[in-house]
Amino acid sequence: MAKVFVYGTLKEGQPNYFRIKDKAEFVAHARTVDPYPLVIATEYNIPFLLNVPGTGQRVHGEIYSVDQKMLEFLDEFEKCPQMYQRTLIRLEVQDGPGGGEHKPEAGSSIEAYVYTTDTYEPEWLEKTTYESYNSNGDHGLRFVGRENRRPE
Ligand code: PCA
Repeated sequence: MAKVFVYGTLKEGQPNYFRIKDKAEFVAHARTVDPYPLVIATEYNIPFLLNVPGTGQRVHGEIYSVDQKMLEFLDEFEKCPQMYQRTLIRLEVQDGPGGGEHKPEAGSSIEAYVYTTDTYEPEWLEKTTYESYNSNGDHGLRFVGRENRRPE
């Protein structure tokens, strides 16, 4: 099983959560140890974690445990490696379900896969950064799902 940190539309309550809901086991809430720019970009208002550690904010998200099949699905879904690249990131565990032996302790440090991007437009570095993504946030940048985009 692999651990994946989701920070965008795959989080619980966000527009793509249904894609992982029954196929991923929630491990813990977490935030990145290093700050990163989490921006909302493209005409479809897609969240991206720019692979620029040291700028932006410590980003909040959720860690899930997934099997190989789900990891392959996510790579394809996230258009990896063209749009995002799956990298490893260091996280600080916040709360988890606790109890279970393989559950990490709050405050502990853990590594997980994350979809960051190096293939971004230079202007994206000037965008507002967020600590925690919410598609319905005050920014008013409504996420446009696959089914509502122009054909490529
Ligand atoms: N989906 C992935 C990357 C950005 C997005 O919207 C995630 O939630 O982590």
